Amino acid sequence: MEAYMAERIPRIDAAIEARFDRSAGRVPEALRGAMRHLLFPGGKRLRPVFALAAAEAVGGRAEAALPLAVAVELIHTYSLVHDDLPCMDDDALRRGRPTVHVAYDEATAVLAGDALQSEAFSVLAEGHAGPGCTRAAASLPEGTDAAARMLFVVGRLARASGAEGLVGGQLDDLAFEAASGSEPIAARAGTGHARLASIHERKTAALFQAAIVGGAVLGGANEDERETLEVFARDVGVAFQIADDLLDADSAEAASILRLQGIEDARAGAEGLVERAIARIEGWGERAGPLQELARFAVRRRR
Ligand code: GRG
Repeated sequence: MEAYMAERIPRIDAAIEARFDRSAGRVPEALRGAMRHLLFPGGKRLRPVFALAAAEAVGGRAEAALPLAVAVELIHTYSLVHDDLPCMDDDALRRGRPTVHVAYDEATAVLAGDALQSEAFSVLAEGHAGPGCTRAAASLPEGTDAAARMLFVVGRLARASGAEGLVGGQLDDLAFEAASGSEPIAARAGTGHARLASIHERKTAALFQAAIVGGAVLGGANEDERETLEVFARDVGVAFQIADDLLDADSAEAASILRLQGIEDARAGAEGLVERAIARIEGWGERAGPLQELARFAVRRRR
């Protein structure tokens, strides 16, 4: 899996870099710097690699999913910039570096997040994110099928990142965190699991779904494959969030999942979700191998 990621991440980085190159002189320098701050150096680039692997899993070319890979990483980065803000988690450090509102200021961080979000949809609308891309506007994609697929992907990403997905999940998570300190444990355990699952599905898994389902659609997936990957990606995304909570288990903010169950139960739950997801695409052959391995990596990672 390391070799697979090491080969693909530079392609994703080059495509993101190409977007910034072309905006030089047209975007205020402070805004450009704030938008780049968490992108370079970046994180694990898990969602964009998932998008490429999904395209390959259905027999397509990884390149077909490159615009989506860039778009998903831009949305992910915007969500981190806003998640760190004083009105949200109020974090001063991310990946060992100052967060954007600390390195710049709060207003610039809010605007950088907004701009990253718009940029993501601009990348998709142009349908092209490769190095050397200098077009200010897209020419029409070839054939209605390509256009229809891209339109589906745009809609899927918009839904995942909007009120039904990331944003609504984040709002409910803030309410869940605020309430869980005051509720008795028995009450929490009764309704807590369902509430938390719904939060994980929207706050985290929705973006994995957009990356994986969208990547596969751009790679030429048929309707059966798309439906299978909707469930695969939801389960992997939820498992990823549980694993993330477990990595945070020792931090000052006790992880949400651990308010409802013990570490071992939570870990077993995440592993079970991923193994079930992997089994769903067992018959897809060798080309789906990287997608399956990435799913395992998502829950076994150390950071
Ligand atoms: C509109 C104000 C406003 C907010 C947008 C902030 C927000 C909505 C949503 C936040 C959602 C969020 C931060 C979910 C956490 C998901 C998560 C576990 C992120 C960490 O992902 P990794 O480990 O990060 O892939 P790296 O560092 O590798 O990029």
